[in-house]
Amino acid sequence: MRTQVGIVGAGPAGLVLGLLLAREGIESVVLESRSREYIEHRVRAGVLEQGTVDCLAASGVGERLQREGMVHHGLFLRWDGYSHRIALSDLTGGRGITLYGQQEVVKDLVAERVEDGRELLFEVSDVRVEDFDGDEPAIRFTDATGAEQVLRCDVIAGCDGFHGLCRPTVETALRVYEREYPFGWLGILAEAAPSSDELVYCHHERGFALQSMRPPDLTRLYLQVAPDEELERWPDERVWEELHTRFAGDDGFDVAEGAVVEKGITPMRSFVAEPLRHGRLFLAGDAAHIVPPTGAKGLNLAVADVRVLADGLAHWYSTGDGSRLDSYSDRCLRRVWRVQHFSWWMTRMLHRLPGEDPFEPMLQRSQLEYVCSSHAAATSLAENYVGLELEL
Ligand code: FAS
Ligand code: PHB
Repeated sequence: MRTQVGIVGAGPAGLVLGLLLAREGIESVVLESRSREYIEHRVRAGVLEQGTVDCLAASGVGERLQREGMVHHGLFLRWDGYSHRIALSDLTGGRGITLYGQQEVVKDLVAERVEDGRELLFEVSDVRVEDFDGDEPAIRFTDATGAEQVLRCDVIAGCDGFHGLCRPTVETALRVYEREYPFGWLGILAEAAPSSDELVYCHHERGFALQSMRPPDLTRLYLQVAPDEELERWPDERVWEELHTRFAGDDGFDVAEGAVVEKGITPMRSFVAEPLRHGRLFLAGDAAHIVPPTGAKGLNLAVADVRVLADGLAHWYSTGDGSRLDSYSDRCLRRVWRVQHFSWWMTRMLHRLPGEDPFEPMLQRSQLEYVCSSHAAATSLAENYVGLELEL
């Protein structure tokens, strides 16, 4: 097999990269270890930055997103029983966010790729990336029929997520920065209309809670739990009881219960592997970095990486000039570290650390008061949350 760009992983990074390359007339093959059914039903992120929405719309896969996605112009920070609105759009010259499940983005991207007849191989295994130090890199793998395959290409994009194989292949050449948090998120998807039509990030002495949603009338809820928490210890009744406790307040706000259709626990970490380029192998998305989901950045950062990579590849193929590929890693890392800091900042402001002293929650309350009462502080949160337009 031969193509121009071999893409490992059909998550947001791999699929958006394949789409952007196709718009430039550049061929690619996407290799995915899971089935189409699995990746189209994997419940993950939900918040799309304006830049992500604009990129998908401009590339021809924004029709359902723009029809079904819910545009939000604000969010709430809640503590001590009251919610305080951050007017995201007023503070950022009209920019907002769109609520649209990551699995819906994946469905739209897979449908477009399949309808366009571009190669997307599911259920591959034993994937190995080779010879990316030369100019004839190759991806060896076993296809869904069990046949050994070799995909020769000009460039390999490692879009295979945090648990993929591309980053480990170059781990001796990496600088790794990592921070594990002493908590995780238990998330549920419930068949109940959200009690607030904008997101509610809640600080509570028992731990963080978040009310989000999925179009048209599903509630997405999260609870801070212990890092080694087991799902079996959280029957629906206990989840609802804890959510009511954390969201309770004098303003009467409460979450509405409904059938729980999805439940899972996500560990929390900050992680960056540098550099993102290794010869003809380019890491992008979760394969290179992970942020705690408090800033709603993971998916958006993955898309930002591949917009830079697609731009560099298009320039290289059309002019032979590889300078934008040479600067790929530095250009991405500038945004990656800005987003790392914001995600860490949101996480530290809202979560309770096990064994913390009484001083910590007093600092957090003061910070929340300041962010909600100072135009400058609220603007800083808003411009990071809707997505800074760093140059690509
Ligand atoms: P992905 O992990 O999405 O995609 C990588 C793909 O590569 C997967 O389809 C995988 O099956 C495939 N793959 C792996 N190894 C392979 C191999 N050897 N060969 C071929 N294919 C291989 N972000 C938010 O903003 N908000 C959230 O609430 C949120 N919740 C999350 C919950 C969970 C459980 C997880 C794991 C992540 C969550 N994230 C969230 C972050 C998430 O949205 C990621 O940032 C986003 O999926 C990144 O996209 P990709 O880089 O494409 O990686
Ligand atoms: C979600 O809706 O899944 C979501 C929203 C905001 C976050 C994280 C997840 O910060």
